[in-house]
Amino acid sequence: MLVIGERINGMFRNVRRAIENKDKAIIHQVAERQIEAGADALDINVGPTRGKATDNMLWLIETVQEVTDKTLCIDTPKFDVMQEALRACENPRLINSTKATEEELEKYTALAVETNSRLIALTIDARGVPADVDGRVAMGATIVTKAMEAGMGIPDLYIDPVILPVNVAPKGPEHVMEAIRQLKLLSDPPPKFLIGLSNVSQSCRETHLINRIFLAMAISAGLDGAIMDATDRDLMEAAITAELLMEKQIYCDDYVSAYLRSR
Ligand code: THG
Repeated sequence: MLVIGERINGMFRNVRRAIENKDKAIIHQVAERQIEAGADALDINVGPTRGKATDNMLWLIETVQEVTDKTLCIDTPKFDVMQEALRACENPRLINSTKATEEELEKYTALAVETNSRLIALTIDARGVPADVDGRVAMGATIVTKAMEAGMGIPDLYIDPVILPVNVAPKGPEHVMEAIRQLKLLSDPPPKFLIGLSNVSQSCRETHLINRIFLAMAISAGLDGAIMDATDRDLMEAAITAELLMEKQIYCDDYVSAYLRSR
């Protein structure tokens, strides 16, 4: 599964300060820790930092590229920032993200093709996140159609069915899992499915436990990747074990360390 480290995000105070003070050593350390823990890619999000979003994003990309050649998952809602960021990014690129409106899908799928980037598309439209399974499935179908029209490879497309905090959206986890199960059948080859895992436990008490159990459940529904805390060892072990039980890995006595060594 695609493990995207979530920690290079200005929502975390140490990262926000590092961006504002242009402190490369902190960013290098946060990047290296996640990769050592088994991350395949790194989410790059300037968050609510002072200064120009584009300048901060370009500095962050340049700084992270000094220590890794893993995929960078460029996380910004602003199209102009995304364009500049993709130009600066020499590592493999994952666009995070487009919404499922026709206008946005046309712009972002064209950008993905033009820059040879993979693309994350959220099941969010002008009315927001659907409160049910059907809304997610309908938007997923629009996403796949638009990506095909743009000439994208469908395996390069990641649909994000958007998980919300379980304390405010208690039906969210089941809706996300059922949407994945249904959308898997939509095309052959199917698109991939990914979530921002930590959303599910935001402002809950047992964040680690909720993240870990939901990740295993979502993998059993067909999840292919997550933006998550790769440095949470219990979480990584749960993901690896869920994949083993879904027959995506072969059992050996050392399957956890074998998986981590193969990164
Ligand atoms: N989908 C996609 N991209 C995303 C998200 C998504 N990018 C951002 C986000 N959601 C995923 N990243 C995080 C990172 C941290 C947290 C949640 C999601 C988080 N942080 C704790 C909190 O806010 O309570 C702790 C913060 C702190 O320690 O300061 O929960 O869904 N495509």
